[in-house]
Amino acid sequence: MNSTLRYLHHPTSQPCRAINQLLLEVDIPFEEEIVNLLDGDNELPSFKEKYNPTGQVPILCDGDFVIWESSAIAFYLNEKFDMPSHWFGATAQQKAIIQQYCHWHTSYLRRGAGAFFYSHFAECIWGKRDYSKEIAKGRYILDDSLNYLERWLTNNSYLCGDKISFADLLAYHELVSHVAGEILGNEDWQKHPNVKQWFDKISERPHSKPLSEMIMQVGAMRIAGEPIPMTRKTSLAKGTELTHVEYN
Ligand SMILES: N[C@@H](CCC(=O)N[C@@H](CS)C(=O)NCC(=O)O)C(=O)O
Repeated sequence: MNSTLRYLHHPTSQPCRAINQLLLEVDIPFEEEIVNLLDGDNELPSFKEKYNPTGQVPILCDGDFVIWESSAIAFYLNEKFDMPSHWFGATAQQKAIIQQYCHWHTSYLRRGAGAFFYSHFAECIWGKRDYSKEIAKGRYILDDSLNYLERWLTNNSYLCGDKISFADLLAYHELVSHVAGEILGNEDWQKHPNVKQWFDKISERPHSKPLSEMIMQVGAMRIAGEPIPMTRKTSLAKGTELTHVEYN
């Protein structure tokens, strides 16, 4: 018997939005559960034991089966549901290229999230401090990543070919947060015209803007100097730290 999928996520999270968009784009029914990351519900031992030892979202539950890490969730969905082949590739080579992007993304562009996190969220967790080194590190990774994306988009309209794939959703939602926090602006788009054209094209897809609404609001609040109320004292963007120093 098929059970309804449960999708545990938070709308401000980049990888969560990528999976959410995939679910909506391919019309897979699911029940959503928003995990309160702002108060650290994801760090409760019971949460980690039941869902994900790393305490991170997104998480997908299919009956008793639990899977985490956005790309693993996406590939599982592709195995289980009949999706148009452009999302994960039709041939061995197309599939490998999409996998290649997903691995690169996790180890590189995703780490650039530190630019957004330390510019806007860190202060809401640990108060005003000098986060300039962390911001600079995130910014360096983001800039370098944009150069790669620009190159990959020279001959292709999408990151892994002439059709949209899951790779595009991952990259797109990463950049949406940087746009929301005004980390990315006109100067960056001018330097990366292919990325800009691709970004605008994906923004026109019906689910792109609704899924980005909350992070755009959060970004606007922070730019206006308003705090985001959170009670957690631990990083929301693990892996972006300069060192594993505790800030509390
Ligand atoms: N590599 C993971 C990254 C997931 C991730 O960074 N999740 C963040 C939200 S954007 C999270 O759950 N942070 C909470 C925490 O680390 O406590 C994936 O792609 O799923």
